[in-house]
Amino acid sequence: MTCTAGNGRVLLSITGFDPTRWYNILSARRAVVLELDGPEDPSIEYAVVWKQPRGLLKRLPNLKAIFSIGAGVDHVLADPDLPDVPVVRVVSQDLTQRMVEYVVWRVLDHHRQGLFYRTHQQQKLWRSTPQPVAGETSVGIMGLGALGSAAAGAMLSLGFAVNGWSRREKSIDGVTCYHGDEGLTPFLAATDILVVLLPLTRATRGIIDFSLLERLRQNGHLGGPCLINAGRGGLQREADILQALDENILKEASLDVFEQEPLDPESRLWTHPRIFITPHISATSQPDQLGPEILAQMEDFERGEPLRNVVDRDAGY
Ligand code: NDP
Ligand code: OXD
Repeated sequence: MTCTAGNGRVLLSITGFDPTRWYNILSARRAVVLELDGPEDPSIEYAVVWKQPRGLLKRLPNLKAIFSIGAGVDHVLADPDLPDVPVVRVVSQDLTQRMVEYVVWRVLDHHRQGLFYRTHQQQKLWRSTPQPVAGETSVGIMGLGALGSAAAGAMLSLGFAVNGWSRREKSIDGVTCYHGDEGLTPFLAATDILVVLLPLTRATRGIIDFSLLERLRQNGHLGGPCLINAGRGGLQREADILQALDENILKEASLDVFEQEPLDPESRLWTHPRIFITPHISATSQPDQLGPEILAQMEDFERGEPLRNVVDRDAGY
């Protein structure tokens, strides 16, 4: 789809955090509004959103495209009244680098037994435990897209054995690739550290449940499998993760995303000794990095170029 209109106005709709940094970047090159004046606003051609209120975008009769400020678009597609215009997601070197850093950090911490040594330090105990070398630990990455494939590359360069799982068949040098429902069980059976970088869709909601966790390799060198979820909280069943930890089917977990965010102070996840929690920060969208990329897409689009990184609304990502 192409567009010939000129400087269309932008609606910036962000829920959950202060939009000022995004507003400042976008409004340097475009007229930006944070709210609509009336029931409809025909002057708006683009929406830049994070968790926009449901029904808001249907009030924009001349909307040409919706830009998610994140890689995930579940928060956009959740609107049952979403207008039928392209939804563009973030694919950016900056975001990818940040996610790769997070995955490297968490994988190395589980692999090098960070919890064991932190616990013994607190007790002033000089103890060691057998340490496999990276090639003896297999990292399995669920989702081999922009982020998962970059994480796989980083894992390979550290010397890990790397497995990957995607919806469609894939081939990545050095990675043992599995796909689809039939590939899931063999993928899990070959995985010591599971890294979840899937989008949240109808097909993936709740996929990280007890039955999945108990299929992970139980007899690897780490003494039990570990879970890292940096995809979306809706992918996981938190009660099942707790049960798997309590039954020692799962050794440790690093969770960046949660079924409800912010995580409820009453949640047992906070205090479980073998869970490491971060507040959805594994790869935070930086307005100064991503804002210019979104603005450049609008300008290219107005020159007649196709939009890039358009979401497949049927697949949900
Ligand atoms: P992509 O769309 O590039 O990749 C998605 C991958 O998941 C693809 O490999 C796709 O398979 C696979 N996939 C999708 N559905 C299924 C399925 N049903 N079964 C198996 N595989 C499936 O996404 P990104 O890599 O850019 O981002 C992934 C997710 O990471 C985002 O959707 C977002 O939720 C999350 N994220 C979290 C952040 C955080 O701070 N915690 C920051 C940024 C992103 P195929 O290759 O066959 O299409
Ligand atoms: C994203 C996120 O989807 O930050 O980019 O969660």
